[in-house]
Formats: sequence, structure tokens, C-alpha cells
Amino acid sequence: MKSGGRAGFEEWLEHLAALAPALRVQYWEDADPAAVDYALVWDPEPGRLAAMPGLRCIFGAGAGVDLITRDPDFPRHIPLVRMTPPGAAQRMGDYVCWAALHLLRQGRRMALSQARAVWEDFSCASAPDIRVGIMGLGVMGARAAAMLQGLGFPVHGWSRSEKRLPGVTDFVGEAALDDFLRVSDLVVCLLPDTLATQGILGTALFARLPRGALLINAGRGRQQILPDILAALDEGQLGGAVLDVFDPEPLAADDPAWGHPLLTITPHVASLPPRRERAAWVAGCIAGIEAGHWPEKVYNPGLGY
Ligand code: NDP
Ligand code: OXD
Repeated sequence: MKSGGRAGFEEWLEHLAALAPALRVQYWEDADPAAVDYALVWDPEPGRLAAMPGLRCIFGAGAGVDLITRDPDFPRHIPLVRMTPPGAAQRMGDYVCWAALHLLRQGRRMALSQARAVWEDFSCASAPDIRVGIMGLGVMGARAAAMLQGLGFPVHGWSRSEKRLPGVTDFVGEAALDDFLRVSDLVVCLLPDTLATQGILGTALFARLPRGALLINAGRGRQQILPDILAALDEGQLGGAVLDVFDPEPLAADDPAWGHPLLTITPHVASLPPRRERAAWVAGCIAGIEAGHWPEKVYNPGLGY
């Protein structure tokens, strides 16, 4: 197991010991590679998974598994299960709703005014005025779409294959991206990190949005070009942004993004279920696999997510 370092391991161990006492759980660096059946990892050092000859299944400690699959020796023939415990999508929905309302009500502006003890009143748009476009209508995007609609936002989505979600118009594939962007006053990125999505959130894409559009990225840092986002905020093409993910993480303390008055930064916490929930889910999956039932959310090497 490698997720959260040795301190994190103690917590995983405590929960797994309580939930599945028959499992023999060892820290990544202490385990004999030849004796490992299941690995739970977030960002393993390259080559180590490939050196585990008896490995039956890999569990990602997060829903996104790009830090695992970037290993050139990643064993593509072994199932890689994405972390999708029942509460994960709800937490992402919570985050996206918070971020959308934060942008709508100009939360960053109010926080900066408060820090200066300045009483500054202003009126804002209302949720039905803001057309939200979600890039990625998977586990996370679908839940966020339903919750945003509950707040009164009109919602549409963009995905690789067609999705039929209640009340959500879906724009499918590269050919529909322009049409999707043209009607997106607020873009929410919940895409996986793949060759097709890296660098997608840059100047060229922002130019296709309505002027002053808002941006939330809780997908992956490699999808955004941070200097382009800062330039678009300075220039007014973007009216505000909330970013949860960066490349690399953590974001450097001297990065100019921290101080931008139109940008809110969160430290990759959009959907971070407690270890207890994730341990329960992993223990349940292992019990299922041992009984011949494979989990659904398995990485597809052909698609890259
Ligand atoms: P899913 O695999 O369930 O969904 C991915 C969605 O993106 C699908 O709708 C897929 O289309 C779409 N997609 C993929 N590639 C493209 C493309 N090239 N063009 C258009 N659409 C595309 O993933 P999840 O919803 O579980 O998670 C998405 C990502 O969110 C994760 O990979 C991770 O990076 C990030 N994440 C971030 C967290 C955080 O705390 N910040 C927490 C959890 C996840 P299709 O439906 O056709 O397959
Ligand atoms: C992720 C996660 O994939 O935290 O980012 O689940």
C-alpha cells in the first residue's frame, strides 16, 4: 500500500484491520513484491508495480489514476480500479455547487473587501441566468449536473460518448465542442487526465466562450495552462475562476496565481472522502473479487481513463 505515506498507512491499516481482519496489510516499502495480491496506490514509483508478479488488482487511492498510469512500466494487463466509494460523487457535487455559487456571488471579491474592512455592496446574477457547461459527464460530472440543476442553474454537458441525463443537453465529441462552449457562461472541468485533455483549458478554448465566462477546474492540473488562465482573468475574457488542481502539486508558494483577485484556489480537496470510507469500499471490492465479482469502475487502457 502506498497512499498518504507512512502516517497515512497507519490510518488505512487501522480501518482495514477493523473492516477486513483477514487481510494482511503492509506498507508499500515493507512488502515483499513477490507476495502482493492487491496494491492500493496514489503515486507509486515507476517500475514497482511491474515488479509484483502475483498482483491481481491495483486500487487507485483517488478517482483519477493518471499518477499511476504515467509509469512507463505500468502493468496494463492488471485491472486498475478507480476509487469511487458511494459518497465521492456527492462530495464533488457539494464542491462544484459551492464553487458555482462562490463565483456567482463573487465570494473572492467579498473576502478581499472583508480583509480590508471595506463595506462594498453590489448586485449579482442569479443561478437561472448562468448556463453551466460541464466537461465530463462521468461519475463526478453526472452528480454535479443534477445538484447544479437543483440550485436553478441550466446545465449542459460535453462527453466523448453520448450521455442521457435528465434535463442535461449533451454535446458529444470534439466536433460539438464549439457549440458547447458558445453557450457556457460557466465551464466546469471534470475530465480525466488523458493525452486528449492535457492543456485543453487554455487561451484558444477561452476565446470560444462568452466574454466574462467563469471557470471551475476540479479535473486535473495538466488540463489547465495556468498563465493562460491568469492572462484571461486580467484581460476580462474570464470573469473569475476556482481551481482545485495544479501541476505540480502543491502549487509553489511564490506562484502569482495565489494572489490573483479573481481566482480562488483550493488544495485538491474537491472530493476527498475520509480514509474510513475509502477503506470500507476497498475491503468490499476485495471481498467481491474473491467471490468472483469485479468492481465496475475499472481503468480502460485503450481510452486512457
Ligand atoms: P469518469 O471516467 O466516470 O468520467 C469521465 C468523463 O469525461 C466521461 O463523461 C467521459 O466521456 C469524459 N471524457 C473523457 N475524455 C473525454 C474527451 N476527450 N472528450 C470529451 N469527454 C471526455 O471519471 P470521474 O467522473 O469519476 O472523474 C473524472 C475526473 O475527475 C478524474 O479522472 C479526476 O481527474 C477528477 N477528480 C478530481 C477530484 C478532486 O478532488 N479534484 C476527485 C475525483 C476525481 P464518456 O462518458 O463518453 O466516457
Ligand atoms: C482524485 C481524487 O482523483 O481525489 O483527484 O479522487
